[in-house]
Amino acid sequence: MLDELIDQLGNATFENYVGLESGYTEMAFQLSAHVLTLGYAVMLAGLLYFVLTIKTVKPKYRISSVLSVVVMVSAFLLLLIQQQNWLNAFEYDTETARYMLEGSEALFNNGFRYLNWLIDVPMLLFQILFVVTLTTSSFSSVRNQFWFSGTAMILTGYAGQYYEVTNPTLFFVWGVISTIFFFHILYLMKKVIDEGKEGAPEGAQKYLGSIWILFFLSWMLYPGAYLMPYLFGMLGGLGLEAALSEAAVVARHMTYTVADVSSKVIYGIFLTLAAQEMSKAEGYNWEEMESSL
Ligand code: RET
Repeated sequence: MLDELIDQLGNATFENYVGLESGYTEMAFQLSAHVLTLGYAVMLAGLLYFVLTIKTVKPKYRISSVLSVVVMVSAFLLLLIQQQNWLNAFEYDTETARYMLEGSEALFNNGFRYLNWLIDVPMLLFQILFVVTLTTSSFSSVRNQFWFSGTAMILTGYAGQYYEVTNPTLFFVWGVISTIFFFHILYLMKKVIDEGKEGAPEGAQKYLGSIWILFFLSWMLYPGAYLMPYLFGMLGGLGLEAALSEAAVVARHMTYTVADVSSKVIYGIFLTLAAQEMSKAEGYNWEEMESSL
C-alpha cells in the first residue's frame, strides 16, 4: 500500500499520505484547524503583553522585550499561513464524509514552521543574553555559537522532514545531525543560566531556574513532533504504515502548538519577570513609580 502511495505523493509529508489514503474525519480536521488557529492567536496576544510591559523593566533589559516582539510578529504571520495551508490542502467529500487530499490546491507541509524557527530560534537564544550578566563566558562568542548551532539545527531538520515517508534512513541521518547542534544549544543555555544566576537577586534566580526547566521541556517537544509518525508507528507495532493515522497528525499539530506557546510566549514572560526583579534590585521599581505619578 505504502509503495503505491509513494508513487503518487513522493516527498510529501505524512499528513498528505493520511489525506489521500483515509482522509480526515470532521473531528480530526477541525481539531487540527482549531489548534493551529489557537497558535497564532496566542502570538498576537503575546505581542500586546510584550509591548505593554516594556517599561516595567530598566532600559538595559528592554531589548529582551523587543526580541519577544520580533518573535511574536514573525510567529503570528507564519503560523497563520501554516493554518491556511492546512485548510487549503484538504477538501470535504460528502460521499466518504472525510476531508480528502483529492482536488486540493496545494499539499500540506510543515515547512512554514521551520522558516519561522529560522528567525525565532536565534532571537529566543539571544534574548536571554540581554537579561543575564555572564561571569566567565564572552557575550559575542556565546551569541555567535547560538546563531551557528541554531541555524544549522533547523536547516538540517528542514532537509530531513522531506524524507519522513520516502526515505527513513535519510530522515534519521538528518535528524541525528540536527540533534548534535541541539545538544550544543542545550549545553550553552545551561551554562548561560548558571552564570546568570550568580549574583542575581533571589527572586530573579528562581525565575532563571524555572526558565531552564521550561526551555528544556519545550524545546524537546520539537524533535518529538518531528518523530511523530515513527512514535505512532512504534506504538502500533507495525512500522510506518500504522502511523498513517489521523491521530498522529492531530498529535503533531498539538505538540507543535504547546511547544510554540511555551518556548516563545511563556519563556518571554518569565524573562520579563526575571528582568523586573533585577530592575527592582537595581533601584528601578515600576510599581512605585506608577503610584507616585
Ligand atoms: C528538528 C529536527 C530533528 C532533530 C531536532 C530538531 C529540533 C528542533 C528544535 C526546534 C526549536 C524551535 C523553536 C522555535 C520557536 O520559535 C529540527 C525538529 C533536535 C529544538 C524553539
